[in-house]
Amino acid sequence: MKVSSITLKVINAPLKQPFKTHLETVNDREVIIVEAQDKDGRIGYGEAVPFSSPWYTEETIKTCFHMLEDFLIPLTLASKPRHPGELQSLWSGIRRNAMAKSALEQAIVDLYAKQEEIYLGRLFGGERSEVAAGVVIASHDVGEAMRQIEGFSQSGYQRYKIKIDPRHDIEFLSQIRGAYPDIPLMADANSAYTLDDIPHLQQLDDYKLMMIEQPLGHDDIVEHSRLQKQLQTPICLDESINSYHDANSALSLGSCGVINIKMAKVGGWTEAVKIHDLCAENGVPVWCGGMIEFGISRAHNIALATLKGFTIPGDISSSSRYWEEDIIEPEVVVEGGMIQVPERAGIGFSINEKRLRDLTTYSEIYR
Ligand code: OSB
Ligand code: MG
Repeated sequence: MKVSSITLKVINAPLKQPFKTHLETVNDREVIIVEAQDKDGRIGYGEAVPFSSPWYTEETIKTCFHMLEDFLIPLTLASKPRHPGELQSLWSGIRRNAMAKSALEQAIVDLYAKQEEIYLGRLFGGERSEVAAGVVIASHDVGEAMRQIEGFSQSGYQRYKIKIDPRHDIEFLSQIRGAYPDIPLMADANSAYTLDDIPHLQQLDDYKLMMIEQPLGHDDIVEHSRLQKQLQTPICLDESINSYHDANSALSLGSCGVINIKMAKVGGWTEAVKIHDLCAENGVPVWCGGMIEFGISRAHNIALATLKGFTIPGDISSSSRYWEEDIIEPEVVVEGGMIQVPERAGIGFSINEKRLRDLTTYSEIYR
């Protein structure tokens, strides 16, 4: 394959409504779009999805831009990779910075799939022709949360994830369960609890939750294995899983029953597929996590979710969940709880060039 230039575009747009967790309230979303172009004018797209501040991962938009501009892009353009599979070893001297690597790998993988005229999901062995949609409710007001569930249920979402913390959990979940006794419901704590909360967390076993995501420390694996032994509800790890190595540790210690794979957080397609394969071999179900992202990242996630082990609906919702207008065409649509997988080459979606231009605050091209 040939990559002749790489472009970075910082874009910014307001969310339709604030996204509230106990750690942060997100009102505006900034990401970096990565475009890898070949000499025939084909373009592969990636999306770097850290936040503007380091509340969820240590990376930020600025650190990501720095890593891409000063290390990853120069190394990649100088080495002329023949296949995207060479990138991880090419970058092995650069520690961590997973979101920067993921976005550049996404762009080059998309370009490669377009050159080979194959849909990305198929390139990695995915077989699904539609993927199940799930949605996240991130509000501290239970009335607002229930209004959102009511609205999203019109599209038939197959899984509802509620953000919880010690001040918004038992009462919150009991009201939601009271109103919706049968919806597939899970809770994401984003590390809001400690092992001292075991008796409190055991009360959550009463609400028929599919799983509880990341109850303990963002970098913990050992304490989750102790907690899991005392909870009936399966634990799902998110923040703790940043690599194949982390996933292997978690499975070995019995720290969780489910893994949330976020391609961006583990460094891209190659690592995400390795974690998927490990979980499949061990009979551990996985689902595809979201990052409040724009359509390019969503398109990569849809393609990833076509792989066999993704048996639980992920954080994959419609473009209209967060955006007045997305940067892809057609936008992601959820109907009857499903998203149709596009069969066109690469990420399968086109770019809404006008929208992308309107949202761009800074851009730079590298050759
Ligand atoms: O913990 O899963 C999380 C969004 C940003 C940061 C962390 C998380 C989330 C989500 C996914 O919950 C939301 C989405 O993309 O729909
Ligand atoms: Mg999470």
